[in-house]
Amino acid sequence: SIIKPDLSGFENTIRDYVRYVLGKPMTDATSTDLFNGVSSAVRKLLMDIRIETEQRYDRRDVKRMHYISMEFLTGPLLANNLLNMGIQEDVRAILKNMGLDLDILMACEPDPSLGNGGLGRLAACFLDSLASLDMPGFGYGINYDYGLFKQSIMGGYQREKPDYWPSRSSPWLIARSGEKCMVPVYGRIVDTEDIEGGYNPMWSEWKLVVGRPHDIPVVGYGGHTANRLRLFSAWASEDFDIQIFNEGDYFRAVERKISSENISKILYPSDSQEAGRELRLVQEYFLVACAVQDIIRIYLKQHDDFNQFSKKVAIQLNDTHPALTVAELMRSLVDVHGLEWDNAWDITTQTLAYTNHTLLPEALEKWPLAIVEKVIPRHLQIIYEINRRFLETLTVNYPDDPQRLHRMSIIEEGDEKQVRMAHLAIVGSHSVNGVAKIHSHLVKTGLVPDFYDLWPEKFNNKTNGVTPRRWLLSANPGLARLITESIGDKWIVDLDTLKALESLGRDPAFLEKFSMIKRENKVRLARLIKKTAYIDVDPDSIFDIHAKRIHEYKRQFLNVMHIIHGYFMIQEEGVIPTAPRTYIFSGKAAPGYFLAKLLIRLIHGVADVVNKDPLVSQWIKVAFIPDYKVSLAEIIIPGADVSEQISTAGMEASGTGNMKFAINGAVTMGTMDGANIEIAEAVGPDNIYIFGHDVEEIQAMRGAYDPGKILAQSPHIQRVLNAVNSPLFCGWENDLFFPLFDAVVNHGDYYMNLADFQSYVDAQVRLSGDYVDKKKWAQMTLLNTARTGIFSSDRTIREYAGEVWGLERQI
Ligand code: 26V
Repeated sequence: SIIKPDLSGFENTIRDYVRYVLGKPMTDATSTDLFNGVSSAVRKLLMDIRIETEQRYDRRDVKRMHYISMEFLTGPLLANNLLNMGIQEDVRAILKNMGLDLDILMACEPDPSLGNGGLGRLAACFLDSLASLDMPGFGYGINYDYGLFKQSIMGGYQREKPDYWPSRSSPWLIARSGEKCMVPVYGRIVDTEDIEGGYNPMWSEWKLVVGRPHDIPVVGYGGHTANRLRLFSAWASEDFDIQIFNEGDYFRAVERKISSENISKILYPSDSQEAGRELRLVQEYFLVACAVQDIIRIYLKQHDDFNQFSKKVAIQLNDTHPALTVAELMRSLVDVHGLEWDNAWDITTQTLAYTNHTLLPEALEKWPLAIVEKVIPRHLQIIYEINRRFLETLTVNYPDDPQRLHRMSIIEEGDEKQVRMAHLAIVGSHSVNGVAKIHSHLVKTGLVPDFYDLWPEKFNNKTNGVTPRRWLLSANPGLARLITESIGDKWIVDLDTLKALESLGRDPAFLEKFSMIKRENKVRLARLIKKTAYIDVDPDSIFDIHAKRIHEYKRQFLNVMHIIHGYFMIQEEGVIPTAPRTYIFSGKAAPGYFLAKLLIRLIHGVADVVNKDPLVSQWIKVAFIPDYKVSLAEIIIPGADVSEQISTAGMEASGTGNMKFAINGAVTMGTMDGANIEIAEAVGPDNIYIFGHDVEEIQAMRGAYDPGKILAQSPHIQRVLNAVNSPLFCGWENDLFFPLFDAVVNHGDYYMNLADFQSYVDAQVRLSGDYVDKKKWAQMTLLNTARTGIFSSDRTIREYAGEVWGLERQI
């Protein structure tokens, strides 16, 4: 049941905000002013729920779960907050009465893009599910001033611009200066003999950075529970600066202040590699130190020793980025709170759990000892001690196996010694999970088999999920309405009930309505394409969408090869496809990722040629929507007929976009990778297009794989790759795409585009044939919606709560 808040003062709160906070008469208020006014009226309602929720938790002394993540990709919050509180229509009416349009105001809200992609968006879906399930689950992150860069396209090239978001003034952020966290950083280790206890017994000359909390309330569906996402901004400590001020070096003091405040300045725009940068390590440590201090402070409000700690606190590490939590919790328990090492270690491991989100070697974090020692010398000592004890137990378990000890050590030996963050996280946690069945299997057998051998019971799977509130109820209001009219609204909190739609597939009238809604969503998407990519597309063509970060392993290149192939089939062989298709791409490339950026340029080069060709453009259109982000995904995904999920098998840990597309009735074109495998299982083989080599086949091929051989035997592939390497798509820039050609033809085609090309083309031909059978297609898409209820993040969170966190509903 939904508890609707009282809206009697709502209009006045908006008017008061404009008049007394902004100091303007209503008649001067801009749409953004009014968005802020409405949001602050909504925030008032949120605070009532938040305060009640916190009192309920305190009264019951509940166990709390803290999700520590460097990224939270929440997307705009107004629409979601209104829907979750059940007042969107009431507020729409109130505003209409004031002469205002809710949709126009909602469009003024910026996306807080405090994340790169899947990992950060998953964290946001989890917070929505936790609150909707009335569970005490909280987020800890960084309040970056600049989120992920804004992408624009110039001459087919990606341009990056800073994305300043109102990190100090967003209506959703509540600054909590009273709950500052003090973070010591840098400095050195001194002899401990004559130092007794104190805040940091052997770590001296550290400088202090202050973490200022900013809270975003997270209200669950139904309005019963509001948890919070706590984001820290870094501030220079005034105490410390005063010392330098006294020394008279004003400019040095100001410089230091600026350098401390850099810590929360900007999100690292890479979703793999880079690292190695000291500032990134400082960011990771800053987050962890603030979170641990805050968690302990909250715990100690109701307890006066640590005996109950792991019964009252669970901490989930979102990848290894917060893995320093292991060392920081130990430091706090031992150095600050005076616990014995063994006791502290039991508490630490019983509290922490770690999720792995990638197998890509370039994304596995390792930090050079030299940097760790410089930034957090005490933590390095603690890590050494953890490792010493760990290796000692290993010698007992594996007495004659020094090689194994080498492989498992938290410290990697070599020219430059490094801390292996995944090993630190695994040793310091009681649970290690992957994010889809196949991925969890590969974590155990491929990534860290030695750890699996030692601690098989630690390892488990939690297949990802997505919140149906944002990704269906809010993003696809037409479909949401039809579903509720047909089977009731239980699906919003129990997505498995979508199963009841299956039988409606035999009702032609229902199928017709279902298809009409997809058509309307495609019209809405076509408008977006016109507005952002300046291309006219036909809503009656197949909307075939590849939206995600641009990465070699995600194989946007394979998609482009297929488009070029289609172009030549029409152009040179007169083979017309069964149905016209619009290929839609959207996604950002890391600023330093040369091949990914070149691929964006290639997509635009191909789009130019194809879209201008009078014959081909009747059958194929190509569009790139710039600046992929949550708010655009909410328009793009509901408008899809086909969802491209074509990573090289074994490389996409799970994917979550794949789930959003399927729930919204798109049919997946995918490899047997990540959660695609579970989607195939759920929808059945007739309602998905699976192609390409599976993981076993890919692994068997490695080493012996010769793309040259495939190339030699396939005139079609030759034609496509020669075109990539020809002036055709280059405009006036000669040899522009040679590096993409080169990677595939001369450098081993690591991602095996050629190995999967023919089977991809065949599957696409089958798909085109099926699309023209309107009834068959409608049934397929309906079954995708009806059978993908298990991909609700509510299911994922229930699994974590029961099997990892020991977290209970607090209704
Ligand atoms: C790595 C790095 C390396 C240093 C610079 C900054 C940075 C930022 C993020 C990452 C982590 C990449 C891992 C990741 O995003 N994994 C994705 O997680 C999704 C949620 O589990 C999953 O669906 C995707 O398949 C997986 O690629």
